Amino acid sequence: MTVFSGAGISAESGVPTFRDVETGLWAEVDPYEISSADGWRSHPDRVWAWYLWRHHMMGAVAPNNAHRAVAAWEDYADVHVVTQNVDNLHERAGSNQVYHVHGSLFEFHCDRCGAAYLGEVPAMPEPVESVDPPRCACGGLIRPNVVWFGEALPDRAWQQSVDAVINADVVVVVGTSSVVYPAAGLPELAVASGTPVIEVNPEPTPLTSTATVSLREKAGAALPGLLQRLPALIG
Ligand code: BJW
Ligand code: ZN
Repeated sequence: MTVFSGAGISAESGVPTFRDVETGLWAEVDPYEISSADGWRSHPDRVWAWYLWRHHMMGAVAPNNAHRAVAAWEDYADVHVVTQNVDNLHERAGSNQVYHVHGSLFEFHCDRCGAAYLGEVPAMPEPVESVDPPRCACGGLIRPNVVWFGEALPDRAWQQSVDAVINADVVVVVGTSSVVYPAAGLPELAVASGTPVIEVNPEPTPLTSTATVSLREKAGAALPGLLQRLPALIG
């Protein structure tokens, strides 16, 4: 079983999604400035401040029933989790095979020499506009280990994700708007090879029309009972 998750799975933990009009993280900021390689080059202080705040927030929340349900499926199936999320809530819920296609907000590295940064980062309970990032010994800036617009996805996580989708008997797509590529192409791979795809999202998405089943439900409500419903949903 392969689960493909997006920001919506963490919404019920209190992590805002990206594109929800009212509460989305980008309701206040321009995504292409704050979450792009160009944005980092022009305003590293603004980008660093935003990620410090999100780092703090993600460390302060807990996995919800949806993350816990996915972890519990390991008692019954070989479960692979492909996540676009940079939080660590799947791992904290107990999932053992998690592939982060957009990186992790709990790792940092130098933007010049690539060295891992093992220092502390400051707590940032409230968002602020600007904080200068630390510098590496080489003079480069320390950045979060996440994938911004215009950057390639990490090779290993991407290959593991493609394998997980190609080899799955069923793919569960939960809490993603399915608009950011190449990640959004993963469920399309499953559809193209005839693998059943179950979408869980309170709102329709571009995947909805091709998914085998699309459940208009929140992740925390749908996932705990999903294994039992599988025979009725996909036969
Ligand atoms: C609930 C719920 C509840 C709410 N229960 N559900 C065509 C092909 C390939 C690429 C492109 C293309 N066209 C354009 C591109 C480029 C670009 C792209 O896709 N742009 C589109 C926006 C048009 N892609 C890239 O730039 C990627 N890189 C790339 O293509 O590289 C090429 C290259 C190759 C070689 C060398 C160099 C370059 C990189 C994409 C990186 C995305 N990064 C971000 C930020 C990560 C760090 C961070 O977290 O800050 O990833 S952007 C943001 O979007 C984040 C997310 O992972 C990603 C997806 O968002 P997600 O998870 O779907 O969240 P939302 O908010 O959109 O949706 C939430 C959903 O949950 C909603 O549907 C709700 O209804 C639902 N929901 N409550 C269940 N309780
Ligand atoms: Zn360096």
